[in-house]
Amino acid sequence: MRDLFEAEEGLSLPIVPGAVLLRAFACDRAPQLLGDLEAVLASSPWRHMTTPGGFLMSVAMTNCGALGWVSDRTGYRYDRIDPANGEPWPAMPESFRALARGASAAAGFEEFEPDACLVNRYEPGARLSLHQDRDERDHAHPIVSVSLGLPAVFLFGGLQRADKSKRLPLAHGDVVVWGGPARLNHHGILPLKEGEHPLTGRCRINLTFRKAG
Ligand code: MD3
Ligand code: FE
Repeated sequence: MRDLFEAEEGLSLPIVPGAVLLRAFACDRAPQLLGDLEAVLASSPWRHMTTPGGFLMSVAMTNCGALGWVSDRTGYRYDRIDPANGEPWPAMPESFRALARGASAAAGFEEFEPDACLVNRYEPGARLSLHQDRDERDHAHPIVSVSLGLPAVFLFGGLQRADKSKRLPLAHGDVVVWGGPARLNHHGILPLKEGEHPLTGRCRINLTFRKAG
């Protein structure tokens, strides 16, 4: 298993059919992505959303693209408007769209047209507990996720929340394309370890591209 995770080129994770790990796929483009993220943040800054249960999420979030994922006391949903400023979410930068389309094509999904990019920021201690992504209209579309900055341990479970989960370390530049039978698996991120990254500082940033609408 260690050899698979350390391979240079994209590969399928045999434990989860439908998931393709593209190790370091975004490394070269990371400075451009992080620069373009600054422009998104100027309009729609980081915020900690509230879960329907009333808890503040430890992960800070924003969105770009036509649709943004939001959580509040009433539930989870995709919305065209950023509730923090009443305006549409910032447009998806071309660098983001090109990366998502390139990665999905490399994983075997042609013509992926993401309309939503959720951006997650993890500072040391922040975590994302096991969940499924089911707020998108059509689960046939893949999800592309891009890890930037500090490393994290990704947890992937099964279709049932109680199914045993496996761990996958994700490093700067790693891209995972989740489609087909892996699309509805439970997943999460273990509490981020302390550290400092030359491009992001003391955090991990994850971009998640979806066709939500
Ligand atoms: C597997 N984000 O935003 S990305 C999320 O690193 C989310 O911020 C994590 O889970 C993060 O919902 C994990 C990897 C990921 C994203 C979506 C998936 C894995 C997935 C959907 C289905 C299965
Ligand atoms: Fe998720």
